[in-house]
Amino acid sequence: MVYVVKMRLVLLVFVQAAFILATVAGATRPSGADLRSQRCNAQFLKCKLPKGVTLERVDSLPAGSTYGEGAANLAYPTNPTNLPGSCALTFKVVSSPTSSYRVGVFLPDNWNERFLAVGNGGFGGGINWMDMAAGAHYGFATASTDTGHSSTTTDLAWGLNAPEKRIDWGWRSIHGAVQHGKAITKAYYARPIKYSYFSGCSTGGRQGLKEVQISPDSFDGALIGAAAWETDHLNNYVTQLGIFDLPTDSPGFINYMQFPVIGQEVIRQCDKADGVLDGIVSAPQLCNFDFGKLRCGAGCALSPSACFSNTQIETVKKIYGDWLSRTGEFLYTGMTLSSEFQWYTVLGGTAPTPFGVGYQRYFLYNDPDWPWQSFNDSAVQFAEKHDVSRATAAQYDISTFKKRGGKVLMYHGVADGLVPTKGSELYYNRTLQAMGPGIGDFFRLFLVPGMLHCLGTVVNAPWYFAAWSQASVLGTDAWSVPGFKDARHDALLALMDWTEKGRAPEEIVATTWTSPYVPSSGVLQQRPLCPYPKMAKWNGVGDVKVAANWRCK
Ligand SMILES: *[C@@H]1O[C@H](CO)[C@@H](O)[C@H](O)[C@H]1NC(C)=O
Ligand SMILES: *[C@@H]1O[C@H](CO)[C@@H](O)[C@H](O)[C@H]1NC(C)=O
Ligand SMILES: [Ca+2]
Repeated sequence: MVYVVKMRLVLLVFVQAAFILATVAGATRPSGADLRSQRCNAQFLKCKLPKGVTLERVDSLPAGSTYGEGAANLAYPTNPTNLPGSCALTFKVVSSPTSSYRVGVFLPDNWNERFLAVGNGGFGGGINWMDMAAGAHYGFATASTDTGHSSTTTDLAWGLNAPEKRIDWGWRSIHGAVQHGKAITKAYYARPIKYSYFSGCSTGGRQGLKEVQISPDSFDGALIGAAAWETDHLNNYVTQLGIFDLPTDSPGFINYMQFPVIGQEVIRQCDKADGVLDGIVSAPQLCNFDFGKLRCGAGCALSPSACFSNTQIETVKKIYGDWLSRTGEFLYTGMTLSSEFQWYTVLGGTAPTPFGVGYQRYFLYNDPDWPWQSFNDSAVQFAEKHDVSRATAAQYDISTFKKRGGKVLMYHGVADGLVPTKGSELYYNRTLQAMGPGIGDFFRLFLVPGMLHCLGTVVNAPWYFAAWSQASVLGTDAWSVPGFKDARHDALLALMDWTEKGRAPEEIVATTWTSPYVPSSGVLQQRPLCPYPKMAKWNGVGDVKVAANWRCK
């Protein structure tokens, strides 16, 4: 009797082992490179794509490959290198009789059973292979869209009389990239997707918020940086911002080369407001900035080009101030103290930034000759009424997403001189207003002192936490945080821990290196980023360069 039971057990174990072996060998469900050799081809993939979606290209990439479209991709001309073994494909989606968009997908051999969509920058049209590659290194099936056109990030001319293309840019292409990208991922691996994520900054931040708002099922977690979320206000604001300083022959004009002078004075006055004299302005809201110190004759060491007239100082005040309509209505927030080193991207030239003027010419007024000199604040109302791109992501109540267990991890550089940092605070405040206290359960904003727009620093601030496009600055095959590939230092891993294990990020440790973009130069300092409105406070005794000596308060 005992013998028979034992025999049965042995048999059962044997059958199970044989089944597992067969599975591993690829008889029922191939994996890794076997999967690629069987399924990474046009014949298989074509029959898995829905109607209206055309396969353009498919490539089986052995580990170590370089891939992309090179210079033909105007928005992302640099190809990622040293890829993990993957299937790479591109498909095209017809979105209207006058528009279509393309989607690129990486399907890595060592799949982590998760999906990641990555965002775009500015008005650029191109598949973001570089950020997809960083995602593929984690094991994500990754997708990105060209947003429906081919252009550099500052070029909006493609939008002229092309409302359908603007809608593709506004939301339709990223939505389709997620829907179709997920479908092809499931078909390729013949398995469900456990969790889906998003990572994007700037326009990408807007894309992610918009998708969360209109399609709560798309993502389980979204990493949202420096979101340019209020297109109809922000893209008019940046034109107004340029005009505060213009024209170049007005007495209030400040040339972009003089902005660092203001930046240095801000550091001199505001650095210590956060309690640590380290060249990093971490608490601009606590700094009572004395504009008088910028005035010529006020400081003894200032040369004539390094000081400002009263009229110029009025210009500076407008740059930090809220933008109000003629009737006093709030339209958008101004720049934050410590953002001056990046003002040159939107200020101080001979005309306002293309992000603004291009928007008025090609999105609003359909007039390539529209003169920026005729700008006034009626543009905001006009945009609210007529901007058919529907890009603005201003639906603050995202209860459906929350109920599904969705998580939003937002961040914004405090030294961002392109998309105002206070815009993210505004978004946070309005979400709080719409959803009530307790949003911290699923929605957190991390401000990053000393970080410029999306990435980088000029004041040696810890700026790196593996957010969108940050790895691309370190190298064409970089991903996660070199030397610290864990949820404490990597915001994407932190978001996964929060989403999948319920471990909410109380802090994320940011890193910078002796040479800020060269990890091999050695870690210079690390410091926690804190969920807003908390701030990192030094314990008063330990080395300020070590994260453990700081607490979020
Ligand atoms: C404001 O701009 C609009 C559009 O260019 C123009 O039609 C209108 O006349 C302007 N209004 C004022 C008061 O300048
Ligand atoms: C957000 O709300 C806080 C607290 O009420 C306030 O101090 C801050 O100025 C607000 N920020 C913006 C940009 O509205
Ligand atoms: Ca400081």
